[in-house]
Amino acid sequence: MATPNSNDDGPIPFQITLETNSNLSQSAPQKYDDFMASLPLTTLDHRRIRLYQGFWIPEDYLRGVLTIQEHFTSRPNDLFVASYPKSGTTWLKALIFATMTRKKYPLDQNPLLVYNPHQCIVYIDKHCSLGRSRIVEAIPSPRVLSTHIPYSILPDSITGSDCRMIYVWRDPKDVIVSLWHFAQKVYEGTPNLPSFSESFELFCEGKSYFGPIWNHIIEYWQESKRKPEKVLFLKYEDMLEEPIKYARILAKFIGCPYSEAEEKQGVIEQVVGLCSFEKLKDLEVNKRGSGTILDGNFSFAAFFRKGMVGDWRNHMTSEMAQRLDGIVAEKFKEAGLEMINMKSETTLGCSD
Ligand code: PAP
Repeated sequence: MATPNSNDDGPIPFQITLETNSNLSQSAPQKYDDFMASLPLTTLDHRRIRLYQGFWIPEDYLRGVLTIQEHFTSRPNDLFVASYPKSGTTWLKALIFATMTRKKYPLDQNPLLVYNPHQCIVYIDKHCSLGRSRIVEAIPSPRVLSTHIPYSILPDSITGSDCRMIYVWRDPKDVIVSLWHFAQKVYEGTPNLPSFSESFELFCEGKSYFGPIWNHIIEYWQESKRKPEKVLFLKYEDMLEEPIKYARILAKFIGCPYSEAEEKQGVIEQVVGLCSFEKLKDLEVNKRGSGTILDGNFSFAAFFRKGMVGDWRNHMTSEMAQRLDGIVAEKFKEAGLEMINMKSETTLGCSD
């Protein structure tokens, strides 16, 4: 099997796109710069973020978002993994990849053992922002692609097509904690990084990457209600509580359900085990491997911190928690959703 970050050891397994695919690079599209400069601007972790169609998009990603809106062509059998950042994407990618490839590779030789899940399923936002749309185009069908782009900003080519999407959301209180730690790690050494309370304040104002988070969640939820066959809407906390149940739901949705024989052989448990936080975190690639984000390199270890529910209790006062819960609950209610219990599957329900 090929080793991570190398293109020389043989064929790259199914779907995997390594950073070294530079022969497929294009120059980053600069033509949107004047338009981008006209949009409202603020900064977060020293990154410039711009307000575009109601969402705060990191400036370096916005170029990709605009490229996707203008040029992205979906294929009917594309599958999208969509999420607000730090909501469980790495885990969901691993589960989808392991589920789809379980017949191609024995589970004890699955590429996930040597590749980070983000190498197995790539972000179109990132590649298109870097001018590498051709990398996405070169992935053979059926493609599995991921995005943090809000639903209303996706091009018609995706929303109006038959391709399916799986969206994962998470308690926003744990999301801001995870985001803040990620920034601390990735921008380590950068002077004057915001304190947790400063980041929290901006998050509550909706000023966060691809925020406001509540609108991000609401839009995908609404679409999953309108078209349940198109959008599968999952919650990180529910998945952690019942991973087998959700792995089964996932497999069915993506068209590769577990057979009776597989159920009996415990294949589903093995898939869940392979993708578990403990297993992935301890793999060499995820301990010592690295990848790129738009403004530099970072260690894959940054994707694996605690992987638990409720770490917000270690970072915010109960007043802060109530304030964020209140904002989210109000926005959900305005949208016709009601937040009943952050931990339960029944968290969202129509208010009427
Ligand atoms: P991304 O948006 O940058 O892709 P994403 O994977 O969505 O990040 O979120 C990272 C969170 O998922 C981390 O949460 P924490 O900071 O609260 O710990 C990370 O630990 C958690 N995570 C990563 N892999 C798994 C997994 N296999 N199971 C459960 N949680 C996981």
